[in-house]
Amino acid sequence: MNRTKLNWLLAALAVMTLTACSGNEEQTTAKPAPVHFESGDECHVCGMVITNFPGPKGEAITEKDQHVRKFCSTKDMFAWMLQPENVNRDHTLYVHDMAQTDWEHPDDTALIDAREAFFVVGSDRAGAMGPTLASFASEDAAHEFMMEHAGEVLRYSEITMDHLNTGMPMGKMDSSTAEHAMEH
Ligand code: CU1
Ligand code: ZN
Repeated sequence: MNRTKLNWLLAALAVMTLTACSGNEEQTTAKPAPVHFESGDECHVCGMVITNFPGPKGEAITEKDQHVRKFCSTKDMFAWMLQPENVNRDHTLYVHDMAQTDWEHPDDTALIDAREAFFVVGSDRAGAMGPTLASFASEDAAHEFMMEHAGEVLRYSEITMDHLNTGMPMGKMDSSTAEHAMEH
C-alpha cells in the first residue's frame, strides 16, 4: 500500500470514529420520559408506599439499563443518587415542581428534570421522611417558598449528604430508622 492510500485510509477511519462518537452522544442526550407513580409503588430506599405521603417525590431512570427507581421523597432520591456507585452516573432524574402542584398530593404532570431544578433545603415543610428538599423548576418560585418556609435555595450540583439531614424535627430519622421502617 502506498503512502497516499494509507493516508486516505487513516482519514476515512477518523471520520468513521467521529461519526460513531456523535451518534452515541445523541443517544445519551435523549432522556427517557418520566414514569408515573402508581398506588402501591414502594420507595427504593426505605420501602414506604410512596403515594401515601405528602411532599415532592423523586425517580431515577438508570443510565445503562433504563431501570426505574422510585423514591418517597426528594430526600431519599438524593440519598440514593449520592452513593459512590451512582454519583458519577448520568441517570435521568425527575422530581415534582412544587410550584405547579399541591404539597399533599403532588401530581405527576408536574415532574421536571431534577438536574435543572432548584431545591429549598432546611425548610419547615415535611415530606415522607420528615425534612425534605422542596423542588422547583424556577429559581423565583424556590425563593418565594424559602421566604415563607425558611431554608436555603441550592442547585442540584450543590447538594451533599449533609443537606439531607438539615431541618430535622423531633425524632431523628437517621439511616437506622430508615432500615427499621423498611422491615415493616
Ligand atoms: Cu420513607
Ligand atoms: Zn423513601
